[in-house]
Amino acid sequence: MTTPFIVSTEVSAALAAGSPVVALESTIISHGLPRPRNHEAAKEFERILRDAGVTPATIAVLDGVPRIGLDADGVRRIAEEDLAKASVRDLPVLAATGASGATTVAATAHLASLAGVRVFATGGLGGVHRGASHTFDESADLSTLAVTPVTVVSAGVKSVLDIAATLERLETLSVPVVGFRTTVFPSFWLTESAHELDWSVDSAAQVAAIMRSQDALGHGQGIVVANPIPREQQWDPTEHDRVLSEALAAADAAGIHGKAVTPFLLGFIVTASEGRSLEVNLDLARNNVRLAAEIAIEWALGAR
Ligand code: PSU
Ligand code: MN
Repeated sequence: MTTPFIVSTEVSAALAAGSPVVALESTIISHGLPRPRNHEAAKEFERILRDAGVTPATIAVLDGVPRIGLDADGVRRIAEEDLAKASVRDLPVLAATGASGATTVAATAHLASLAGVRVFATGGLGGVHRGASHTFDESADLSTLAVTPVTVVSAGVKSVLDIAATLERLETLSVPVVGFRTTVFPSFWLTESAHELDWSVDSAAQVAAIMRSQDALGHGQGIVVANPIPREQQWDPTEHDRVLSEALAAADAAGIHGKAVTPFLLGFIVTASEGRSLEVNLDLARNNVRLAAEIAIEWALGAR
């Protein structure tokens, strides 16, 4: 039996030294952002972490091997190759067949946790899709966070999803959702949604303190940190609402279902907004990477 996954030398050295590490997902790069901006973004997210003194652990499955921490060629591959979109259930299949895959929030969190990485930055979390009461389309991101002790920093979930149902499911799954300097759940491109949160924190140190309390009192679940894009950087709400309804109608008309739904909607929205949604997407992702770096630093301080 060979090693089931490989932690890069850089990431394992950081973990052994108790230095801060932040996990980054690869589906956002492969399926969530258009080429060639996706490759620039993947490199930039890593650079933001390094500049903050944090080791990046970009996660993907390459040639059957789950990798926690990629080298420059691995980062290039997730941006340029047509990789399968891999959630947790796909990992054993990819491993056994030697295939490659870009990991979703669920699969990234799972692999991060196997490696001992506790903080993860992404753009938006997957959630409950609209119409899920008929389709049962709910992202495994939610059920995975119920059993995976990883703190995920996101700008909430996209308004293409059923946000209310997503928050209800996170409650059922006993995954805490804390707003970062807000009491309103953000909706990805927009600073706010219509949904209030029970809890808000003011600092990265408070998030790390919640992680420690959860280790002592929880059942091994993760934490969702909802980090809104600053209002002056959000997408114009009027254009947002128009493009969103066009996208949902187009997905419906094209009969898109299953794991193709999220990439279809994202691609449609970038085109229909003439790239404006893309700039907001990149801004909010950078913002999340920066906050995740601060949380990982606070976490590492307390773990010493
Ligand atoms: N939300 C985004 N961008 C993304 C995704 C979600 O704003 O790229 C990706 C993430 O990788 C997430 C996945 O884990 O989509 C959820 O897909 P699904 O709904 O098929 O579980
Ligand atoms: Mn789905």
